[in-house]
Amino acid sequence: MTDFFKGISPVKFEGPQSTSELAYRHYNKDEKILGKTMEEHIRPAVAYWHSFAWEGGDPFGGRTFDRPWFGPSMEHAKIKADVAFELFDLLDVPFFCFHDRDIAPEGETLAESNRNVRGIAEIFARKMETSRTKLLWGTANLFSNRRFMSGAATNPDPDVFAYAAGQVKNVLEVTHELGGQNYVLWGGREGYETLLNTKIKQEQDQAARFLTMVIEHAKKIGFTGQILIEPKPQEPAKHQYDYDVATVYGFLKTYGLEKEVKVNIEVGHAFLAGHSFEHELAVAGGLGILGSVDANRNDLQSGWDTDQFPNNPGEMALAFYQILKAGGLGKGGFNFDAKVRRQSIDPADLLHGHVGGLDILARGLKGAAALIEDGTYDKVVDARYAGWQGEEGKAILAGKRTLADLAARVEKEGINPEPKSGQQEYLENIVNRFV
Ligand code: XUL
Ligand code: CO
Repeated sequence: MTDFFKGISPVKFEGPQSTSELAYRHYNKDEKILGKTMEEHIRPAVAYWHSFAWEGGDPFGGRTFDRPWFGPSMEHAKIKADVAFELFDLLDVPFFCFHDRDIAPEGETLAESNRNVRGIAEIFARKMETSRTKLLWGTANLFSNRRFMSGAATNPDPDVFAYAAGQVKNVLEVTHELGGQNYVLWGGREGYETLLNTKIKQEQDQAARFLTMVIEHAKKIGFTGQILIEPKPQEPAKHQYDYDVATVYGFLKTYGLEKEVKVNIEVGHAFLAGHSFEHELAVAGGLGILGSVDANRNDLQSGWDTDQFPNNPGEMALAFYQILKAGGLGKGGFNFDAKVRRQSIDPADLLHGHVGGLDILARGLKGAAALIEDGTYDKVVDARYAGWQGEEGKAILAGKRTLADLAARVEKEGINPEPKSGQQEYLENIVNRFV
C-alpha cells in the first residue's frame, strides 16, 4: 500500500440523500435495470493516461500535479501501478485501460521499450489476481514520440510503419495475456497537416494494410476480444482519416474489414466532428459496429477536446437510449477518457471526477430505461414510420417497385401527401418526464 490516498475510504453507494463527500448517489452497481445490473450495463473503466500519466500541463505551462511516480525509471512506473490499483479498488470499478507509454518508460530501443511494458504488465497480472479490476482494453501510443510526427501506419516512411507494427504487436499480446476484452486503435496522427506533402490514397492503403496485419496477428495469438477504431476528426492532426463513425465504416467497407472491426465512440470526438454523441451511437448501432465508448465531455465554448468528466444526465439518457436500442455494449464499456482540471491537484479530486461521472452515467441509464419501459416515446416515433409497415411501403423497400411504378400509382390514385407534425417539442417533453 502507498499512502497516496491516505484518509480516503472505499466509495460506496449511499443513495441520493447522502451528504458524504465521496459516495455514489445513483450508481448502485448491483441494482437491476432492464434485467442486468448497472455494472453490467455500464462496465466502467479508469483510463491510465489521464489519471496517472498526464501531468497537468497546458500550452502555457507545465506540470501542476505533484505525484510520487512522475519520473523516468521503472521504479516510478511501479509506484504508478500500485497507486492505480489503489484507485481502482477505492472506486470499486470493474475495468481499466492503458497505452503502452502510460504504464512504462520508453527505452533506447523498441526491444527495451517493449520489455519495460512487459515488466509492468507482469505486475498488473499479479495485482489482478487479488483485485476485481480487469482490463477493458489496451492500446499503443503511436503519436507522442517525434518519430510519429508524420503518422504511424500512414507515415511516408515504411520504417516508421514497421516500428509502429513492433509496438502494436507487443501491446496486442500483452492485452491478450492480461485478458483484455478489446484492443483499440486511435489514429492520433493518422491524417495530415497539409495536402501539399500528402498522398491520401497511398496513406489509406497503408492504414488498411496495418489494420489487416493487426487483425491477422490477433487471430494468430487467439485474441477473442474486439478490435476497435476510435474516430476523431482532428487534433492532433489537422485532418484525421478516421473522421467519424460513418467515415470509418466507409474505410472498413472499402477494404473488406467491416466484419472484423467495430468503433470506440468518444463523446468529445463526436462533438468535434459536428455530431452529437447520440448521433454517433445511432449510426454505429444501425451499422452493427458499436463496440465501446469513451465517456467525457468537451467545454462548449473552447472548441478543444477538453476531456472533462461527463456532467449532463439528460444528454447521457439520450445516449443510453441508443445503446440500449443497439442491444448494449457487449464486450465494450464506458472508459472514462476524462481528466480532472489542472487546478484539481489533490488525490481526492481523482475520485470526485470518477464518482461524479459514474453517477451521471447511472442517471442516464435509469432515465433511458424508464423511457423505454414506459413505451410512449417509441410508440410516437414508430407511428411516424408506420406507413413503411404497410403493403406498399414493404414492397418499395423489398425492391418490388420501380420509379415508373411509383410515378404511375401516384398519378392513378391522385396521391397528394399532407405534411405531418414532427412533434419535436412533444417528444422532448416525453423524454424529460424520465430524466
Ligand atoms: C485522444 C483519445 C485517446 C484514445 C486512445 O483524443 O481519445 O486517448 O482514447 O488512444
Ligand atoms: Co479516447
